[in-house]
Amino acid sequence: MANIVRPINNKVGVDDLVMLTDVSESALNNNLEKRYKDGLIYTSIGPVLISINPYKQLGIYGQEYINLYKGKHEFEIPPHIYSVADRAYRSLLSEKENQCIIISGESGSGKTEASKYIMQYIASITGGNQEVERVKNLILESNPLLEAFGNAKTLRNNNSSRFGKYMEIQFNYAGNPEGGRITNYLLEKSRVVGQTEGERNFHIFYQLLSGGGLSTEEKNKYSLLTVEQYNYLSKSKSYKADGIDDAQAFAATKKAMKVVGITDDEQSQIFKLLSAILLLGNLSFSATQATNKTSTSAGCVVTEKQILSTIASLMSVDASLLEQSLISRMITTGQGARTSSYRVPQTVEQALYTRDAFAKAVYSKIFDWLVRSINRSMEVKVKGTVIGVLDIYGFEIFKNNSFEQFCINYVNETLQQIFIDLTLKTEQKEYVEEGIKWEPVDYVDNKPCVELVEKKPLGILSLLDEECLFPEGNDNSLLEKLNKHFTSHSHFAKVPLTAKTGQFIINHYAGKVHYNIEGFLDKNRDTLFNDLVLLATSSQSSLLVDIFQYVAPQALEEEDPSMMSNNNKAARDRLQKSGFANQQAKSLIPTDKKRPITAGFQFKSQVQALLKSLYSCSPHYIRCIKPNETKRQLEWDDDKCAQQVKYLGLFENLLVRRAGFCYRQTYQKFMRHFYTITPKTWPKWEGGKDDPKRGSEILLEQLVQQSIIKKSDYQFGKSKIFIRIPQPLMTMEEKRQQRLEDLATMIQSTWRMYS
Ligand code: AOV
Ligand code: MG
Repeated sequence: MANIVRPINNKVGVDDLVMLTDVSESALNNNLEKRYKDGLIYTSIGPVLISINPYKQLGIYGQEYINLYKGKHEFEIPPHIYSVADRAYRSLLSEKENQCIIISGESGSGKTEASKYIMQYIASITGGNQEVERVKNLILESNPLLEAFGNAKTLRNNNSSRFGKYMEIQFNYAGNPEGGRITNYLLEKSRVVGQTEGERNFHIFYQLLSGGGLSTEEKNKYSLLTVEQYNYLSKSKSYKADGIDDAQAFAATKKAMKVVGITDDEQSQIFKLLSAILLLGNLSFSATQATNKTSTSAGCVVTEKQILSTIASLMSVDASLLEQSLISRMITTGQGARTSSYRVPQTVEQALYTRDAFAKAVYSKIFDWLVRSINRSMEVKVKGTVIGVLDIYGFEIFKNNSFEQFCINYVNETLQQIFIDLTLKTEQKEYVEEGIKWEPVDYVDNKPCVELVEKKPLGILSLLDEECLFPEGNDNSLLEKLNKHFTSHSHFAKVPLTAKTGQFIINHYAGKVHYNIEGFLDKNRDTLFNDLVLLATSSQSSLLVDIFQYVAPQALEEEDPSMMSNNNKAARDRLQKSGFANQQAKSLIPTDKKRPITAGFQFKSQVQALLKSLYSCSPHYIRCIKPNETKRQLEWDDDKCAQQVKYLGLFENLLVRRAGFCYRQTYQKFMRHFYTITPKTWPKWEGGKDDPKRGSEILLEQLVQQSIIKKSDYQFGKSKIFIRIPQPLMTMEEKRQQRLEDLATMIQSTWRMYS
């Protein structure tokens, strides 16, 4: 067995930072470094697990290790991701309460890998009938599928998640998975039409073009070219990602599609649409002169008619309708009987914009459809207890940060807030409630930064929405407003005039980020002209029609009805057209059309719904650290690590933990677990039948007499016992183990005597 699982006394540094003798930030860093260099990537602060990306296979996962961790208490065994999964699972069973595992850390720190180990662990320790096996298979297989469509190579991470994911696994009364649900958050769809140099588009495009497993006939059917031939792929000059085999991954994607219940026909429709998306990028437009007196503006036409007709055939739409929808816009004026519509030609620039908007929309709608398909395949009608695993895109600072980074960093900011709230605030609150003596710890609260983004009516998102409403609103007018309103805000900074203009700065908990204002309004409006929606719904491809007709219920359950929208008018019309419209659909979509639902608004609502559900669970934390910028194995960059330790608040976390108590348990449970370890409590307290508080007092008295614990290291609260440090608990666990073994031998020999 590899070296991480070893006797408790033979270890590098301390397993739990609470045991550090020198309590300083540098001692904390040194301990992490020492362990990391020895291949020990996991260290804990009480229940919080720190995980440092090793960038190499350590051989510490798999069945053997799962067996080792199954059902074990943290004090019995070195820290591991499996311990966290096991604790969540045991709590679910014993408390009958929803659990969530919140994985955070910057891009490339190992969140997605961690979430996969958790899923594997849960799948492995649960058993059950065929149906349970089916659900477990779905849970595991949904991953390669969503990674294919939702992950991409970035400068930070070769397999970077470009969407957020919250996966809930629902358990039946026997503790086996009976279903699940995935909630996805804002896919970075701008990647479909362009990437920073050195990055790639979404994996699936390269998978499809790798040719892995496609017959010549299929390649022809999908009209595939080579990667270099597509504008949407070639501009970033990167076609390969280290450690990723696109052909092999494609086979896995197809297998996953099958498991999820996506039929061969649907698969083929998806691949056709992907091919069409890529070809859209190769369309260009040529300007035309105004032809008649009534038309004041000149328009344009598609230059490559051949490509146009290929796209139309891949999408099963009419080629001339496709061209028309790209080069002109239908404008409707007036109301009721006076309504009149006419076509306005678009300039080349507008047509290019429309083309890209269409490509992005088709892609992101396919992604949503995939998530819905997965959800349908593992849907459960009756609500039960769940374990939720949150794996979102990590905090990002790029050279050029746009609206996407703004959203990504905002959600990370809110997660940091939950962490502060639940580990630092709540912990201290519990001491007060239980009447425990402790020393309060100061910590940096990032609430003001979250408010800067989301506060109404004066937060960045609100101002952005407002600016989108003004016909004259543009990126620069927004920037002016931000600069005016937030000059004195502690988390906001203007970019000095001498420096690059068109930027603003937010002081995030994880660092200062310069955001480029360019494109904010446009990405927030996220408009897709009705012409394109009509075009898509006129298709012979049932999939294309389906993805454009779907209206997300989430978008409709808005807290603020005044935010309802034009888009929704279109949605309602689409519903009616498709014969969907009934009273319910109507009541879901208010007729009030004051404001469009913007991307930012929708994201914020989703984040708030997520927070609500996380707060209703017992949380477990995994804090991931990225040890270096170069993805090198077991290499430790001092500054980079120290910075993450700082902004993740690990030192404050440690202080609160130390000022407080590493262990707290109701008297009842405490006795039930430990009553065997002293002669004065065993067998009298079996099952915790007698007054467990009194029992705990007797037990602790015994332990003090045996010098296992000092009187100063524990306190009796109103309903719980609090123990300050882990050492005595480990000794107690060892004693308990010994005791159980002795008892087992005793029973065996008694058996032998009588048989
Ligand atoms: P992320 O999810 O935190 O980034 P990943 O989980 O994708 O980061 O990890 C990045 C890469 O690091 C993986 O592809 C692996 O090569 C390696 N890695 C991570 N954890 C381990 C591990 N436990 N053992 C071995 N290798 C590992 V982002 O999705 O970018 O925020 O948006
Ligand atoms: Mg990830």
